[in-house]
Amino acid sequence: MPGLDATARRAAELRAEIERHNQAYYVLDAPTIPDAEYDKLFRELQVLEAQYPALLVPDSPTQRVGAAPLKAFPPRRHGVPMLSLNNAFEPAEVEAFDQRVRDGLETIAAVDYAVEPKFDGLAISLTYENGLFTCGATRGDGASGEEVTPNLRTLRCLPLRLLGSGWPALIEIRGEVLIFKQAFVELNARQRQRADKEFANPRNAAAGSLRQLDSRITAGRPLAFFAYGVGAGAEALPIKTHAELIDLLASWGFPVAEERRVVQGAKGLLGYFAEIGEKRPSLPYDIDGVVYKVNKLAAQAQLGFVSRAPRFAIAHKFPAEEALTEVLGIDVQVGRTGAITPVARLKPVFVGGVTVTNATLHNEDEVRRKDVRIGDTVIVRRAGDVIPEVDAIVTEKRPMKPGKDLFDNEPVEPPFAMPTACPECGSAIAKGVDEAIARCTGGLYCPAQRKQAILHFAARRAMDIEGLGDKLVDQMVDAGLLHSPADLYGLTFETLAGLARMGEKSAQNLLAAIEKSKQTTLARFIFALGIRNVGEATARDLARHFGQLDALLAADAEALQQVADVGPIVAASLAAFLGEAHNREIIARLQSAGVVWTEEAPADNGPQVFAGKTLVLTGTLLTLKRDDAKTLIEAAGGKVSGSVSKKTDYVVAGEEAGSKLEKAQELGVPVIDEVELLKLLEQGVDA
Ligand code: 5U1
Repeated sequence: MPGLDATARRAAELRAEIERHNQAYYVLDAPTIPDAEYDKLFRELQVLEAQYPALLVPDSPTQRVGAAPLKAFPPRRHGVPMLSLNNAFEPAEVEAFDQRVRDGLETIAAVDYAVEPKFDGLAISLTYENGLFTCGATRGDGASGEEVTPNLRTLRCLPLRLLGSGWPALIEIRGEVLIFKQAFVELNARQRQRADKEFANPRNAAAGSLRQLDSRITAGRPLAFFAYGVGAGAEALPIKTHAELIDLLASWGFPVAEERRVVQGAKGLLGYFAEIGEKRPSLPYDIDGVVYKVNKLAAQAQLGFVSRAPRFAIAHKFPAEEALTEVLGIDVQVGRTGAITPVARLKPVFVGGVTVTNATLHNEDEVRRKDVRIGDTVIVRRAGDVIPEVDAIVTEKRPMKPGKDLFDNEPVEPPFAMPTACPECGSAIAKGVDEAIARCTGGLYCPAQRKQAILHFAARRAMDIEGLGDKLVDQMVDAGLLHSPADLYGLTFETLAGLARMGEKSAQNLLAAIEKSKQTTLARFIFALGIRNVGEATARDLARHFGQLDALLAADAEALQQVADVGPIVAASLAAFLGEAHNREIIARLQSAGVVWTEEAPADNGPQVFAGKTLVLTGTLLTLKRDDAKTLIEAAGGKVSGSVSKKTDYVVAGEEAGSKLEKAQELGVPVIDEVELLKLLEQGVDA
């Protein structure tokens, strides 16, 4: 009988050996032992751990088989937000991206780009503390996602402990979870055999598998992973380029794309796009484009971000997939803010990996321009997860009245006519001046708008009321229980429990979720109101700028435009919303129902010395980083622009200022240096 020390040593040996085989099989695609041998080692470890539970460690390969089911996924805030990428479809857009990069870096030389496939999966973030996998989460809204650690632990291609050494104490690894094409075919065959529902495409299968509350189900799904970046902990890495980063991630045991490369300039980018486009059918996984990133990390930092996307990277997407089908009808849908969208009801057709039964026709002008009519054969396009759209009609196939043809023109169906009254509430449909979009004028009186406004209010990124789904909202609005989001806070147990298909437990849970939502943040509250053109980022900017709701409610259009990124359109939407007495009444009712937030300290705007002024930063400043200079200027009411024009009020020039300085001198725009900038900011001189 071996002693405990010897048993512990054997367990450690087994763990190391099994993980080595996992790496070889799942990451390097080079199996080192037969399956039966692997199973034997695995079982031996399982037996040891069962006999001596003290030997069980979180990074044991036996922990990859799944654990007891969860009740829900806890939210997880990312240490560094997970960004999204701007898209390019045309070569000209890629050239424009390269030009913007060179302008931003003030260089005319060809820029080095790290290029890689754009995996068609789900972005996730993995946290490793002292080399040990401790947490994994979905992207969510970029700031926080859902924690799916037990599920991610089941992926044998993910190291539970990082290989090598030299990793920071805490690091977030970013990448994509996906299912390979062949594994997808096999998975669907298994689903078919068991009479379970088949998945529409590998992406849906990956998403469905990762969001299982029972990780034992996830463990049986063939999920793969590719790493492509890092979040928190990036600053501690001894590297200078993105290419070095990917090599480092590979050395820690992460799968990375073999097809990655470094290319020069726009020509190199377009060459890579063509090359991967040709390879696409033979790649073992689905991709929906390629990603280009400025290779030098210092240059990435210099370029920075716009809203939630980096300026230093872009996704170049493959063209949409297309299919032919027939228009069975044209309906109109009413959106949350009343927008009326004509939608073609289609004979079901398989395109871009899913069966499409509806396609957007965008707006009345588009339907007219394309002249889509019932009975037409149309080309339907679908790109990635974008809503399918009707691209064009096949004119020769249009049904004509008997004896008529395309030359002696008399189609069976008349042209589409936009209804004049909302199909949901009967209110007039009207178009704003210069607007292509027709809107139902019913506001919250319209049940379609009301339902969507309530759903938006309750959404995870807004007030986060769990359990309030669309069926329930439909039911409550139709029953006359909800006229506005404020009515949610008046719901009682008796009312909810009296609804069809609502159990007592669900009613209690919903009431608890509604109660919990009362503690929120000002940014979430503003976003939840569903004001046109006010998305999450703008809501955050408004909350930060005004600090208190009363200050926002009192702001006029001019004051609103002092907020970073709020222009005349957003300001007009806000003013229109706040100008409606019933919207203010809903806000007041929400507050008296107990909705509260910790007031944000209003941005200490100091004297607004740069109010209404536009500044351009160029060259390397003496002490300030560019982002910090931008923050200071914006806090003082100014805007920072990337290019010099006659409208520029100041150019702040540092060392090695290039073409922007020349342009300023040419146009007679005042040029100041960092010392003068700081003096203006400090003294609050009326700049
Ligand atoms: N391959 C790849 N996909 N992807 C997605 N790289 C990559 N990088 C991303 C995203 C959102 O973001 C970084 C540029 C921050």
